[in-house]
This record gives sequence, structure tokens and C-alpha cells, in this order.
Amino acid sequence: MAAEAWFWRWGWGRRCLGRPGLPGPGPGPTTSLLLVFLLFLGLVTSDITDGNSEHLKREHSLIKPYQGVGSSSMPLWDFQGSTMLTSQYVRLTPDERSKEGSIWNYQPCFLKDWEMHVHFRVHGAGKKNLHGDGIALWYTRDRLVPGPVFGSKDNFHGLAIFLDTYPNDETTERVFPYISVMVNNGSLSYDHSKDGRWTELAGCTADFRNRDHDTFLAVRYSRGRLTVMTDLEDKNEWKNCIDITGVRLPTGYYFGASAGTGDLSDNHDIISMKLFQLMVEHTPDEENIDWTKIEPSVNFLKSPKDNVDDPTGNFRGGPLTGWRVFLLLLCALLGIIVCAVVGAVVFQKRQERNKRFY
Ligand SMILES: *[C@@H]1O[C@H](CO)[C@@H](O)[C@H](O)[C@H]1NC(C)=O
Ligand SMILES: [Ca+2]
Repeated sequence: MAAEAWFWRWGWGRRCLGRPGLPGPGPGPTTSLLLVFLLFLGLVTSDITDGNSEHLKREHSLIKPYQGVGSSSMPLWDFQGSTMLTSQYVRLTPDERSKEGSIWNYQPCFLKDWEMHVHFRVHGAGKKNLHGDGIALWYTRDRLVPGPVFGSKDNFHGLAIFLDTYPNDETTERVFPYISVMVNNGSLSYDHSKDGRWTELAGCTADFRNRDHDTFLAVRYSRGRLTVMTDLEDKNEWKNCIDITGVRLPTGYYFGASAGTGDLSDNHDIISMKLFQLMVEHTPDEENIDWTKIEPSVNFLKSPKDNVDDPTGNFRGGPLTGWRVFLLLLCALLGIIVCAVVGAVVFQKRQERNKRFY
């Protein structure tokens, strides 16, 4: 368990290097361990990817300076509603009542495994519980349609991650701001008055509002596993928020972000959205499916905790995930060392006995 945690921290922390202004984790004992690991990986299992290599996809990313946003000749992102561009951030809503705005990637995304890093800021003059409503991050079939769900349409097709700052449900025992995820095939409606309680798959409390430093959120989707992490404490460290399996999402949907205010308000800013392609191998069975035809769904028959990569059962026999391979190799290495030590001791004992005989 400890090794798994360590591996994940490394896997996510490494990507922080891509952030401007933030120091990377720096070299340490992990680097040499990693080299040994990669060497073993290359020698023993050349057909297994570690699931951690990645590539930034410029066409699905929103990065300063915001060229290719709105009315340019090569648009990458469209925006709508109260959204306003400055040189430093994209403001989805200002700190004013009854605003809604969104920004949407222009091209559908056909990557099967991806990771989105969002640098965002929610801030305003409102004191405790007098601010709202929050940001939604989207991977959906439809784009640019305004509506009641944090400024975007309800009964959506796809994935939503809600960064909800205001507890509309007064009876809730939850601590806000609260991050939650929802997967929808168009049949479900988001109940704003209950903060989406009945449709959420998982969530966590996250203190991201009115922070003096940069705040980040990462979403990883790979082989049916959906992971949401936050970096809110200015420590350049990802903290686990959501980790569920059995999530099925098609390719060909759009990334977007939206925000809404009601009677209460906040500035909802997006500073960057960076999409990374995860290099993950799929079995021929998986490759033969038309991924654009997949219905968004969640299979809860398996416990979200048992780390099964496959949502459907079709993908069984796929390659081991990175950390499992790592653990296996570590065990093998330890085994070899133990054998060597035992061998040396036995050899020495025998030498001594021989000496005694002569
Ligand atoms: C959509 O989801 C609902 C409930 O989650 C389910 O009952 C329904 O069968 C799904 N429809 C399709 C077309 O998958
Ligand atoms: Ca709410």
C-alpha cells in the first residue's frame, strides 16, 4: 500500500514540471530507483507501458498567451456568456449576480487515455457562505449550450466535475467548497437545490476559494478509472480527491469549463487547461471497439476500491498497471538479493568447515 502511494505521488508530482513557475520535485533517491525500475521494465517487460509517460496536446489545451481563443483564424477555444479574456486569465463570471459563462475546446478529443490539469482561481468579496455557485469542468457531447448547471446545459452527455462553493442544501452535513463528479447519458438531471447529491459518483471537500496562491485540479481518465486530484496548499503536491473505476466514456467529446452565479457571486477564473495524452496500451479487443459509440455509464457492480481497470470485463488480460509491475520487480529484486546473501553465507560456512577438516 505504501509503495503504491509512493508510486502515485511520483507519477503525479512529475507532471508538475510542466507548470510554469512551479519547481519540480527535484532529483533524489527516487531518480536512481526509477532508473533501476525502468531498466528492469525494459529488460523484462518490453511490451508494457508504465502508464505515466505523457504528451501535452496543444490543440486541447488553453495556455497563456491566449492565442486561438474566440474570433481568430485558427480557433482552439470558443467562449460564451459573461466570459471575458485578459492577458492573465479567462474570467468565466465576474463577482456579480446572475452571470453565466463558459469556454469550450473547438476540436473533439479522440484520445482514449488522458489527463487534464486545470489552473483555476475562485475569489470574491463574499464572506463565508455568501458566495457562489462554482465552476464545472466538462467532457461532453454538446458544447457552448448555456443552462442551469453552473452555466451549462442540464441532461448532458458525458462527464462533469463540479467545484461547488455554495451549500444550496441547508440540511447537508458536508463541508463546502465541495468537488464532485457526475456521469450522464442525457437521462439524469442535476438537482441544484441538493448540490447534485443524488447523481454524484464521488466527491471530496476542498478548500480552494480565496487562496493567496495558485490552485490546481487534475483529472485523469484511463481504462475506466477516473481520478481527480487537487493541489491547493502551495506545496506542489497532488492530493487525492476522487478515485473510481468502471467509468465508460466515449471518444469524440469536447472539453470545456463553465461557471455561474445567482444571488451570490464570485470571480471564476481559468488560468490554464493542459491536456496530456497518457501512453497506455490497449488490447486488440479494446482497439476493435468503436470508441465514439460508447454510451457514458458507470458500472458500480465492482467496488470502486478494488482498482479493477476494466469497466466491462472485456478488457481482461490487459497489461499490468505501472505500480503493479513495479511491485513485482521490487519483489524479484529483493528475492535475488536474499538468495545472494544466503548463498554467500552458506559458501563461507562451507569454507570454514573445510578449513577445520584439513
Ligand atoms: C441511461 O442511464 C439510465 C440511468 O443511469 C439508464 O437507466 C438508461 O438505460 C441509460 N440509457 C442508455 C441509452 O444507456
Ligand atoms: Ca451548490
